[in-house]
Amino acid sequence: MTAPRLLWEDPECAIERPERLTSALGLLQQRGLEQRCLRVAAREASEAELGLVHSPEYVALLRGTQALGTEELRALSGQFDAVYFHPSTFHSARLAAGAGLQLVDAVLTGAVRNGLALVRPPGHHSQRAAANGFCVFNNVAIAARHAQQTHGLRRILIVDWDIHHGQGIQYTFEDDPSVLYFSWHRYEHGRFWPYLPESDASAVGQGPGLGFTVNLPWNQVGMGNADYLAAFLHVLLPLAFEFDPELVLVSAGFDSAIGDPEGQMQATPECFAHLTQLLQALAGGRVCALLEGGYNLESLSESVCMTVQTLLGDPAPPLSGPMVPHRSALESIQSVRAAQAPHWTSLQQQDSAPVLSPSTRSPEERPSPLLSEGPESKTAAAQAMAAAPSALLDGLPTVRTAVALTSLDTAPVLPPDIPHQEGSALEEETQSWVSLHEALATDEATNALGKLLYLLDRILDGKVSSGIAAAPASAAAATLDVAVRRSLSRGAQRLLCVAVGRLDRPSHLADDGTTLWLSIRGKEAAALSMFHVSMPLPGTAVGFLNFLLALVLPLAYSFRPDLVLLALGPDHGLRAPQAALLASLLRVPVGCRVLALVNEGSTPQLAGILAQVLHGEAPPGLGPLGMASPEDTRALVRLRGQLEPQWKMLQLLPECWDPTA
Ligand code: X5A
Ligand code: ZN
Repeated sequence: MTAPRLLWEDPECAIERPERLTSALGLLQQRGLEQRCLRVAAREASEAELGLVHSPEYVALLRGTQALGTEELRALSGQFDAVYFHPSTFHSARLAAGAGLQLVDAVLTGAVRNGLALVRPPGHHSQRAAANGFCVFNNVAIAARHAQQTHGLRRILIVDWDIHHGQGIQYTFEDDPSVLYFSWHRYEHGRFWPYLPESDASAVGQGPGLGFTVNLPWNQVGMGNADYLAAFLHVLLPLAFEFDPELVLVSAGFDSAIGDPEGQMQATPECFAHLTQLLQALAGGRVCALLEGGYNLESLSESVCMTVQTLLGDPAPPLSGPMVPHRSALESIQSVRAAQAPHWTSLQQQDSAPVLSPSTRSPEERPSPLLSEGPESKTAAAQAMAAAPSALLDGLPTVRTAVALTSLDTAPVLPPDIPHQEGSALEEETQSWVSLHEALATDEATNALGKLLYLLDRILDGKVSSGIAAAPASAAAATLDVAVRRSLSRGAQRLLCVAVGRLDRPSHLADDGTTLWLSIRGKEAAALSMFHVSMPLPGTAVGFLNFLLALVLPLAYSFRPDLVLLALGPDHGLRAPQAALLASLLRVPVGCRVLALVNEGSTPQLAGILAQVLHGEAPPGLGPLGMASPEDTRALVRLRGQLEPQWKMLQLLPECWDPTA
């Protein structure tokens, strides 16, 4: 696949060159990533397999190119838009399609969990009987049809994060509800290649496929990490979880990354780690990425490494730059949400509730003084968001997940190279916190606390990535309190505490931006300050999902915590799949540094499933999504209205926003 190259002068096509593959593979090897992968050999796709998407005449035309001379190749190339042929093109394009098939087979037979196919030529622009935009055979579309026909899959999600619109994929599946196609692309109101009106958000599919084509056009260049994540949180993921795919195919073009001459965007390579890890929460983690574009060799190679590293289970590195989406991005996101809302329940109610402007808010809904944009909150917010990445973020922990769930007097389960420290051997500062709590005055409670603090310390010193510990229900709040104090005194700069069930926020917590406290319990939805948010547990699966994607993750991305404490206290009310999804999504923004605290009495299923997702397994599906209850939706809309002035990743434009006004 490194053989095809441009044999004549053509500035438009010159960027699609063999070095794209050699430099990406080179960096994968240099970083030791390729060595951690199973290498699956490519094979040529058969003509029958190419026929899943392309016409026999087109395949025959391509077969004929092998024998053509340069001038004939050049003349034939001129019949298509932004295409060049080389005598090796037919062979390489069959290998590219076949590599995708090999990858899908490896994943769907269980030989591997996921994978990336490094291929040339790319595929997403090519059509039934046309090469287009450097693409010859539509590798991803062929892989999707193959997964349906050979493996019997009924729902496939295609995520096209290349910066060009994969119109070839769109045309292939536009009337097919079994394939959900999502593409974002540089559009500039139709003034960017391939200049198609059907690349706009208003193209949503046809006939039975209505709502299964999702286009997010970027109308300005310079979109960055915050814009891409906002697109995932507010458009792709709600639809994807509702769709509940059995396989995720990624048209993984990296011309959407910073430095690319085609895309002119600003997203850093680390962003692709986050996008990949978010997708791994779908389809049981069955993610197959196929290379499409990407023309800045450095940015391409770094982004490929980020993607592979994440597929291998490594934590996503922190994102640089302000987590504030551009106005133009919010307009694009709103236009897709509006176009898709008729077809997806997860988009329906949220936007329809009126977004209250400050002047129309009732007195009891008025934000507290800290929430108004006074100098005080600005300082806190500015500090919280501008703080330098902490020392916690360096290096990879040797242990991915540690478990301390064993009964009284047994040691936490840790590999032998990490010495066990007795729970009672707490030093003075911690002892003094413990003495504040009567609930900790039993052997059982101190023992449990000792194990929890032991795990916490290993996470804080970077030896362990994530952990799960238990405490007696009667001591849950006290245990969490000591854990918070210890995290802060041991150097956590920003701590995100997600407390589900009966767990009071410790009264000593300062509103200084070091701790963001999110309570999920009770009836009241209220932002008592920008760092103290309270929310009832949504009663339905779709309500819970909306709450995760529209509130919890945007808060987490805006806050940039270096550690998450996830505490499931007494009466938390979470079902195991919900707890699993919460934990697996919370891992993404925080570089997998999640310490989960459960009740000693909680079911083995819950602890087991949490340990699995903390370790990187995909969460189970939530089951069919119905409609969110009006109360849940009202609570969410109200909280978002209160918090979005401070936490910009929450921002959405109101539904009544009119793109033509
Ligand atoms: C796969 C891909 C881009 C074609 C651009 C033509 N194609 N101007 O990124
Ligand atoms: Zn592209």
